[in-house]
Amino acid sequence: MINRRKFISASAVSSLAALIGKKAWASEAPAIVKGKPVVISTWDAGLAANKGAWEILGKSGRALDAVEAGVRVTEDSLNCCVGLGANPDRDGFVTLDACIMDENFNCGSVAFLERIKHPISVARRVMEKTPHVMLVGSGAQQFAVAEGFPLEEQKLSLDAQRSYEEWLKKSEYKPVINIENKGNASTSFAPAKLANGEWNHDTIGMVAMDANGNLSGSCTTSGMGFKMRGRLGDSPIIGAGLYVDNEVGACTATGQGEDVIRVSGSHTVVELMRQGLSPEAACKKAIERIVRIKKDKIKDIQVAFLALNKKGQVGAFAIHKGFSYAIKSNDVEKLVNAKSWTS
Ligand code: SD4
Repeated sequence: MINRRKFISASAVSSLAALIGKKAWASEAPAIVKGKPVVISTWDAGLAANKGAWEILGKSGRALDAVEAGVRVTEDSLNCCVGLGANPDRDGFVTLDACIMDENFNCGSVAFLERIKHPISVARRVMEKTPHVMLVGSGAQQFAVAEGFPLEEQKLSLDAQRSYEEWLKKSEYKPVINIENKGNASTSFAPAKLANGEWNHDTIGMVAMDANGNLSGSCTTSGMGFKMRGRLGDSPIIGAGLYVDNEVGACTATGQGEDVIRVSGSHTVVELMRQGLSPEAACKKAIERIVRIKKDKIKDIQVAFLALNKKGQVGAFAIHKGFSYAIKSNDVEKLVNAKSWTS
């Protein structure tokens, strides 16, 4: 289920790693993929999501279809932090944000959407069936229902209910996000431990290039757990949580959405790639911009960018260690630990 991530010290990392049976963190160079198609997505849940995307990419399907299908896998999983199984806002309601963008600058987005299982598919309908880019709240829900999406029961998953009850004990509002909060009760965010003992995250961003060399991207989230009602992060905002320029590349973001929005994060990364930077160098430069802005507050903020350029090169960079991304192509299928500004 859900999550909140906490920047943890090296010793905490190793004891935690022992606890959850994972090896200690070590960042890696970007994976080199040979040829198209390729799909990349954020966090561990990306492995399963990429498989969903590959069902389409592997059959020479369109990147747009692949990025929708891929993140639907994550939205479907009640065991995960994305979608209706996720942590609620501080009033106890799960509210979802998502956006999608294709190779022709077409884009669609929904935000503050309740009781709909697949916000990413509603975002695609906004893109394809309305003259608009973004629908929010009850209007987005009304549109979804009119489009035939079922209105699901308003009920927290068991894990979310447990986390929410835990959070309610203090009801402390400290909007720190995307920090590996492995059970640290000093922050407002409940740890996101899956039933199988894994930690998980509340957003998935995915970008893909299909066999024709076209790029598309998607991003879907439950946002910050126990957030103020109505709070939106970067994930549904084109240019912040996601951006695609088919001539150059595509980027998605995860982490503290407010700070991604501040620098138009994903758009910035794509523009830096346009200037000739590799995906990793572009992600790093955008991260450095956030670091410069936030100065000494940076220890409490995690942001990561994940990008793919038109040549099929992949790269990522985070503020703090702990960010992993999943990659799948004809010759590679793995999880990569991204490099970070702090070591
Ligand atoms: C947000 N960027 O709502 C999202 C949260 C996130 O992993 O990425 N969490 O700000």
